[in-house]
Amino acid sequence: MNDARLFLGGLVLGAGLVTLGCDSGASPDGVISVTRASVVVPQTPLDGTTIPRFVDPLTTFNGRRVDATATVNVNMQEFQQRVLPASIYTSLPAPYNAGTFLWGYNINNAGASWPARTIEAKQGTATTAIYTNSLTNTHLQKLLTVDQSIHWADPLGTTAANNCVNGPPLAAACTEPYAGPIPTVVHLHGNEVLSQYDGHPDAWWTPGFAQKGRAFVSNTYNYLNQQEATTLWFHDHALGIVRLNVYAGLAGFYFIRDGRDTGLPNNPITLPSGPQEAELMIQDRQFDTNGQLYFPDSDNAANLNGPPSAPDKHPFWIPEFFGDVMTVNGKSWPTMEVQPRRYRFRLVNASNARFLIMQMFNQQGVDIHVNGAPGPAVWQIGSDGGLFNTPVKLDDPANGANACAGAPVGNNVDVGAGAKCLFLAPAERADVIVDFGGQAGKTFTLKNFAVIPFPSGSPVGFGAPDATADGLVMQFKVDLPLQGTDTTFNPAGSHPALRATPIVNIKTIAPNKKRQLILVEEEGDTANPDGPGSPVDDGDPVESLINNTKWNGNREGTTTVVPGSTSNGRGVAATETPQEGSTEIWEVANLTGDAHPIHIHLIQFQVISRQIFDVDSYLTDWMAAFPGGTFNGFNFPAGIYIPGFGPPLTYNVLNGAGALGGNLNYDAAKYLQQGACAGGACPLRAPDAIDSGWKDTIKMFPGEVTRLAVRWAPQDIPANGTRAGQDPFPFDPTNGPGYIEHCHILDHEDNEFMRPLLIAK
Ligand SMILES: [Cu+2]
Repeated sequence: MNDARLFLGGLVLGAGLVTLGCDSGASPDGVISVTRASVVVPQTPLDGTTIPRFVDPLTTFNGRRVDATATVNVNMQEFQQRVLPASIYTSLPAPYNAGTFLWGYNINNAGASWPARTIEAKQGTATTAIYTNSLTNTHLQKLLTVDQSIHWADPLGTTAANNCVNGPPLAAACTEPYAGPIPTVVHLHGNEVLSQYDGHPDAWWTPGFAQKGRAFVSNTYNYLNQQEATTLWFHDHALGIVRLNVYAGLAGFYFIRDGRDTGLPNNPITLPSGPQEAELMIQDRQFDTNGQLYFPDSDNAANLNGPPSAPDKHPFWIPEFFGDVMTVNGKSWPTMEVQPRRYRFRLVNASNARFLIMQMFNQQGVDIHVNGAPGPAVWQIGSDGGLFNTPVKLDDPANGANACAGAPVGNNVDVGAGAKCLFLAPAERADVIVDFGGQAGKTFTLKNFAVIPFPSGSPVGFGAPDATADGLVMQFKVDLPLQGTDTTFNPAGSHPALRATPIVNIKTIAPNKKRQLILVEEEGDTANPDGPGSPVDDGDPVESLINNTKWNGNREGTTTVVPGSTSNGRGVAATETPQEGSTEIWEVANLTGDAHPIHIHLIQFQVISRQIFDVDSYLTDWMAAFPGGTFNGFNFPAGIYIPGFGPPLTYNVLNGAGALGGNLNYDAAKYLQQGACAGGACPLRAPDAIDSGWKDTIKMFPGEVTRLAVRWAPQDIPANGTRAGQDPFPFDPTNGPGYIEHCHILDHEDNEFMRPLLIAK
């Protein structure tokens, strides 16, 4: 977070004053100077190193999944669950001794849990889901401080009435922790769905429908389930509080099954099934000494994540949450007992901000690939949107010792270390086969190597010794006797095809449009606003933006939309307005210092290439293209970056590369050659094998252009099967409140790193 290469921190020192140009300097210093554990209820963090590990069994869902061929009733409610080992709770007073207070989905009245029971849908059979928000009078609300200074659901209108999003200075009401009714809305991530059932961030509602967001249509959703069999997941998506609602437990898996991937023992692909197919939802968390969730919201010295980074503008928001306790399926560091045979794991990284680069190690945390007998082989067979054409071997000893531990590197260098490992940014999924055959009696640990933040941070943990510093996530004990023989899908041998037909290649379709978009981070400046030498704001994140444009589409501090925008009539204006049935190339340059998992709703897309990009040179020219003007009371001379202005040029005027987006052409001679490839354009890197299938969320590394083929059509339509202006969906994607694209670091998407996406006729 304090990497000197972060966007405005290092690069734009000359223009540093403008990085918080919206900040008049009038805000009082020390707005949050009191030490709070949590703002409402004092909390003392529990040191994660004191929590015993590998005590509890992994929670599994086999035999408890919810059949979605009938209507599913999903009730959001508070409940308690023993996330930590029982020994932590038994010494606590009531009510904490019953477990950690959480918010969860209670499906068909079978009881709330974190994660929710997995919903299992059948391709071609629609699912009706009826969602109810019953989050009233909760314990947890007092521990999850809503920051009313960011664009958020705002059921009581406090943020709107006090213009909190355009501070500082902030009216007193903007700095109060919110205590009103809790808004929620459910998004089924990766789903091809009519927008009114997509869980639009403004489609939230509060208990009893007392308040509803502008995009609300109904709490009864209709999922058609016509896309490929895959691992989807559902989670809360209410504007500006996703990081808190998901942190509280509002997440679960949603499988789509088809005639091949049936989930049954006789499935034609012969994939492991029954007890040998298990969901793994991986999330980091922090707890207090009462065994309750701890989410940093203050300058408490015990905050692992440090104090809020821009407290005069956002009193409680922190740029990324990282916890010191790893959880899998709602249990801290669980253990799974397995037979010496193949297992299929369906993984999602449901963390707020933590990336995962994982590898199987032996019990002592030693690389099993170089010490003694090899450990279980690991293959990835699918990603976000479906199965691969062929399995991809991970952790291959041929990649060398500690292949996954090789330090991933930041700007302008290939972040290749993770490419051959189990590498998941927040919201990405992996479908994986692990072969425990021949490993009877052994114990293995799944270990994570991804630095925090990724990839600019340093150790896996927080620097000081903490419970995540060794990277351990969970343990597998091969101590169950082998029952029968393992005749399941063996990626190492001959096996049935994963897919009936290869993945439709949309990368070679002649695109109807190209967009060149940028990811940019706005940071506090070094001279303002808390006075010279302030330790609070210097170089710290204020917010990050897609194409320098805020969620509502208005220029910073104004009601002027970015020119070229289309309104949805419900308070937001989109610049990304692709035609239904069309195919577009999105070239996204990440000018920030960290990787961001960018998620596009409605469709599955494909990665065309990655290419190293000269951020410094581009930024110099890009910033010089800003026209100047007065925003939020601050006068920007021409040629100075204006945060939240939108792109410097006109969005809908094609640039020299024939691209929409209002940005300077990614001129190959100027910006695409440097360092190791000086004198010639840096090579286009084909996507790594793990990114070569259908994706709905993709890591965009710093200092790179990520190119995507985005077709506004269902994934199985043949390459020549649709054209611009033709609706290829079994519903009208131009109808309803529309879709969105955003960073899936939850702390980022909550603070403006999200844009509306409206499909056009
Ligand atoms: Cu992000």
